Amino acid sequence: MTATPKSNQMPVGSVQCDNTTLNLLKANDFVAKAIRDRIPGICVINVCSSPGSGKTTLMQETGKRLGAELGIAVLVGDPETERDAIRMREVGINALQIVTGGMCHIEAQMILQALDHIDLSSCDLLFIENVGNLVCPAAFDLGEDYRVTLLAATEGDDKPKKYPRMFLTSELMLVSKSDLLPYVPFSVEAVTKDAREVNPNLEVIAISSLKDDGMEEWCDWLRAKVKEKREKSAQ
Ligand SMILES: Nc1nc2c(ncn2[C@@H]2O[C@H](COP(=O)(O)OP(=O)(O)OP(=O)(O)O)[C@@H](O)[C@H]2O)c(=O)[nH]1
Ligand SMILES: [Mg+2]
Repeated sequence: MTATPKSNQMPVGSVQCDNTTLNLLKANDFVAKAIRDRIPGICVINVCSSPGSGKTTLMQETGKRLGAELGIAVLVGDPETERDAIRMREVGINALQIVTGGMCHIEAQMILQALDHIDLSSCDLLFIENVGNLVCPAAFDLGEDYRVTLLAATEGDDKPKKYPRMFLTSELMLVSKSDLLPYVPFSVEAVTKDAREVNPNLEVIAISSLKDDGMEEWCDWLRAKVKEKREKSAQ
């Protein structure tokens, strides 16, 4: 005999709640939705990479270029210290540090808590600089609209196939530190091919925050995403 699904026994006007106690990622997804509902007009970008691939430097340079035309804020996660937030504030960016207390990734509940401590009243574009790590951050939705993963020229072009989930869940891969490409064995063509075998829709831009390469293309990508978000939230 087939059992009647529990939901069919519920009175009208009630909700069958999922049990998320043993399902951390499902609970995270509930919180990610709460973040999306709370800041519907802001374009949120989750910036991921290994430690030291150039995330904070990119945030600083992006702020310098786009700060006059867009309201930019950054929530930056690190296991310890406020160093990255201080670096961003030094160039005028509204930045708040999330100290994860040793954790190797940001979870949605950390972002939700942080939203109470940052003024986003004139923010169009909110970056989340994730903890440097190509593995765990891939599993946690932070309520972002887009995920951008940096892969520095110095890290080797074999990473997308070794850490596929990060590249599978990203919309854009930035090959960072492109100014170093002449000095290291790294093929942009090979890494693009590998990454697109993991995720055929992945966009790729080679970028150097220090030497200005690709920065205009990156800024144009951001402008388009902010515009799309504005139009979507106005509907
Ligand atoms: N050559 C070169 N070096 C860069 C570039 N971008 C960043 N760097 C250097 O790379 C190092 C790490 O840069 P960060 O911006 O701190 O990297 P990060 O990804 O924020 O590091 P974590 O937050 O610790 O994961 C610094 O010494 C930067 O000056 C670049 O485009 N070219
Ligand atoms: Mg950083």
